[in-house]
Amino acid sequence: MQTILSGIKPSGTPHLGNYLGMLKPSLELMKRPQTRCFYFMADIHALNTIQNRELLRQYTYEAAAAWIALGLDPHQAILYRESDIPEISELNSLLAHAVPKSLMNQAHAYKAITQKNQEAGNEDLDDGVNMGLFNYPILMSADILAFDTDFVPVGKDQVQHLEITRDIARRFNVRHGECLKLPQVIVKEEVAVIPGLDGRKMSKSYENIIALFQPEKEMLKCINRIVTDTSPPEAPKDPDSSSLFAIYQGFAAKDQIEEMRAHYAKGIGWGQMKKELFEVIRSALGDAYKIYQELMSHPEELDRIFNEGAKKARAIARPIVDRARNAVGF
Ligand code: AQP
Repeated sequence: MQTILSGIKPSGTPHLGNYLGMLKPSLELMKRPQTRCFYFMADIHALNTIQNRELLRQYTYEAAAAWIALGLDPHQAILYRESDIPEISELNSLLAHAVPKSLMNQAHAYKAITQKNQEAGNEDLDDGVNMGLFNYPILMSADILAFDTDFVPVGKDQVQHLEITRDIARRFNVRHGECLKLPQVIVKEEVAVIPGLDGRKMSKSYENIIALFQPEKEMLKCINRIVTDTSPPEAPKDPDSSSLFAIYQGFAAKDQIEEMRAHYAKGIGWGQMKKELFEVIRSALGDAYKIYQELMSHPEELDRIFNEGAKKARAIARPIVDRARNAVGF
C-alpha cells in the first residue's frame, strides 16, 4: 500500500492552475491500485494571507467542494482540514529544532517577497513576511511526514518545498535515528506552471486567476481578459510562448493539441483561440459546476465529510507522531 498526500491552501477561490497542477493529477492517482490518499485543506497555511474567518471558511468549503465535484470520493480518499489534526502541529514543533534558519532563507515563497522588497527599494527586506510564511516549509513537512507519505503530487512551483521536506526529514533522522519516511515528488512535466491573465504564474495572491467554477458567461469574459500580443490573425504564432496555448494543453486531448499547434503555425486569431479554449475547458469540466453548486449550498455535508476524514487521519498520524516524540526523548 502506498500513501499519496496532497493539499490545497484555501487562500482564495480554486483556479485553473490548481486544477491542472494538482487537483486533476491527484484524482488520477486515486485510481492507482494499492494506494491510500490523504487530501487536505491547508487552512493553517492559508492564515498567512487570510485573516477574515468567514472568508477562510468559505474558501475551505470551496476547495473541498471543487475536489469532490471533480470526482474525489470521500469514501476512497481521506479528506480533512489541516487544522483538525493536532498531530500535524505537534510534529511541526518537533521538526523546527532540526531546521537551520539558513534553509528557510532559501525557500522560494520567502525569497520572492524579499526580492520584491529589494526591487522596490525597501530597506526592510522582510517587510510583509510573517513567521507563518517564513516557516511555511516546516509546516508543509509536518503535513507530509505525519502520514509516512510515499508520494506527493504537486505543481512545478512546489518542487523546491518538497526538496526541503526531504532535507528536513533527513536531518531529523540523522539527529534522532531513522524515524521519518522520505517522500517522493510527482510532477506532471507537461503541465508545468499555468500562467494567469497577465502571463505570470496563475496565483490567488496575484489576482490573475481564472476561477475553476463560475457561470459560463463569466468564464468566457475572464478568458477574454488573458493578455495577448497585437499580432494579426494571419501571422504565424509560437504556441510555446502563448499563455492561451499553455492552458489549452492542460484540457485538450493529444490530437486536439497537435491540431492547435498547426493552427498556430498557419496563423490563428486570438479571439478565435479564446473561444476554442473556453470550449475545451467547458467540455472537460462537464457537470462538475452543478455538483459544486449543490455542495456549496450544503456546507453541513462538507463539515460531516471533514469530521469523518479527521477521525481517520488522526488515527493514522498519532502513532507516527508518537514515534517522533519517542525518538527525540519525550
Ligand atoms: N499556476 C499554477 N500552475 C500549476 N500548478 C499550480 N498550483 C497552484 N498554482 C499553480 C498547484 O496547486 C496546488 C495547490 O496550490 P495552493 O493553493 O496550495 O498554493 P499555491 O501554489 O501557493 O497557489 P496560489 O494560487 O499561488 O496561492 P497563493 O497565491 O495564496 O500563494 C499546488 O500543488 C500548486 O503547485
